[in-house]
Amino acid sequence: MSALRLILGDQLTRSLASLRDYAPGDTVLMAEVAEEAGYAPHHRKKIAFIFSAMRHFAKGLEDEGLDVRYVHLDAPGNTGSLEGEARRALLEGGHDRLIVVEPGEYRLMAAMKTWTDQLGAPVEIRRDDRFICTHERFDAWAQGRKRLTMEYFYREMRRETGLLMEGDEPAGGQWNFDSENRKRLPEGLDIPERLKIAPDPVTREVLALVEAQFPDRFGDLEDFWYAVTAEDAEAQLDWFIDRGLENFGDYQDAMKAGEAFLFHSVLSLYINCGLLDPLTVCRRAEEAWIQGRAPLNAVEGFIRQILGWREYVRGVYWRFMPEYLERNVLEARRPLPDFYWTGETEMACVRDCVLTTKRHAYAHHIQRLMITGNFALLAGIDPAPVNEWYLAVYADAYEWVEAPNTHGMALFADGGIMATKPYAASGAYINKMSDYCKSCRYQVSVRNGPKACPFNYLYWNFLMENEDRLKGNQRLSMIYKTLERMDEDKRRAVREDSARFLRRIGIETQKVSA
Ligand code: FAD
Ligand code: DLZ
Ligand code: SF4
Repeated sequence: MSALRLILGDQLTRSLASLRDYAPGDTVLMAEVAEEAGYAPHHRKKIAFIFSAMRHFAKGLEDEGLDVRYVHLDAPGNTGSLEGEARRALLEGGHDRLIVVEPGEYRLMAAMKTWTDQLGAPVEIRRDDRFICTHERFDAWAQGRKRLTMEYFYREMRRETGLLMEGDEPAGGQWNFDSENRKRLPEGLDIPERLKIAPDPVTREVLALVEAQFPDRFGDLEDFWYAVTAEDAEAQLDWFIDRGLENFGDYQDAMKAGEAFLFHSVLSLYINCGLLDPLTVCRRAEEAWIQGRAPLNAVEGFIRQILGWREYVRGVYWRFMPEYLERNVLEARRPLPDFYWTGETEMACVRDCVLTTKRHAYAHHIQRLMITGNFALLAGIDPAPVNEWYLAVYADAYEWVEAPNTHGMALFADGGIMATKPYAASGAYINKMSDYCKSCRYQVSVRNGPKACPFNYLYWNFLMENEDRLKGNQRLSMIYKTLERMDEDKRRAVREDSARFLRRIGIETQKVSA
């Protein structure tokens, strides 16, 4: 009686449920496979990060004396799929069962449920208890609610974990400090230099492998400095607590050309693949506040993202999949413009975000939501290629977290499960929160004509194209009243500018299903 224990690339946690009862005779299987590297056109830095983190994790287990079967992507006989590798390992190792922790993505979970039949051996799928909120807990909260408002979920998580609580009351007398967290970056504010971890020989080998195997994929491999071990991820957390957290709240929504990270933590890639534990990260931030090293608006804002948003999106994903991704309530059908892959656009804001993404497999939340996401929303891009893009290009992207954020929050394709209204914004918002417009060939203050900022006319065009679908939304009533007052000449100018622009960037002008 011995077990094969399959560990996925985003399950790199020593205390993982499938490793806890490891016994002599068992084997841990980890495999780099073409299927996982190819189900989305993942950024090359994302693949390198995951493979290197997997290799380091496997080495750690071996050093502890566990029996590890690690299959390299280019190993002879690699079948290219997790199922194929599980089959091979079961046969060759003589194990009588497979143990795995539930995967983060629906497609893989659906496949794994067939594995007992496919592999001819019992497959035990264990709960992933690295999340703070269980599936049952989320469903109990969601059951019977008309709206799944993140804020109320978050308050329950605060009460249950005791994070930032003073008895039954929230620390500082307020649950939410968001209104303090929307400042522009002042001129001359020092942005701290990031902690950069030099690639070791294992990472260098992986970088060479990815270069050779994925020569045409999106994404730079140069300047790889991400942590690939739990120890180094911990060092990145220390760096953030010491250098970033203090200003995290104030400038959470700010953007600056050429500055990818500002005061953001850049920890999502480690939390999502298991190198950092989300609750521990929250407790470290809370401790910094208790010690007077960071203000409450920053610490609350940071903890809200992890304890609130991160747990909430996972709950939404599993509650509504697979139908969730079939929804397209705004019936958006236009193709994804090429500049999402090339960065070749005259819109300075979009160009900066795409190039940042290409370089680092990272962009911060407001860049994802209010630049590339907002553009896709306003331009009526089909959610499927937009989801594929977000799933591919970020080092932290797995569908359970990517889909609610993209499909729901950025594109409003879910019809309002995630957001009460679309996060649509014109150039004025981008200009308020960034310095992008200063260096743009378009003029943010101009609304129509060849010099006008495309976000300006696309914003009104979006509202017009979706008038029937969105007019009844209470939170949009003011804006639709303004639209009602818009004269026909102005409406025509908006339509014509939008049509001309969409044609110029190579995507059809007519919203097919309008
Ligand atoms: P910080 O700004 O420092 O925030 C701290 C932590 O909070 C993050 O590390 C992350 O763990 C968590 N967090 C913050 N916002 C969210 C959120 N909305 N949902 C879930 N967790 C959150 N995040 C992913 O982890 N993977 C994705 O694939 C992903 N896709 C996104 C797509 C779109 C269109 C949008 C708008 C957001 C997406 N996010 C995604 C959420 C968020 O943008 C990233 O978590 C964040 O930018 C990661 O950078 P950071 O670690 O510096 O975050
Ligand atoms: C993202 C990813 C990539 C690129 N490659 C692998 C891999 O080769 N082997 C593996 O076990 N996991 C990989 N992953 C992570 C998986 O895609 C992830 O575990 C599932 O999407 C479930 O979240
Ligand atoms: Fe972006 Fe418009 Fe500003 Fe140019 S003018 S950077 S397109 S918001």
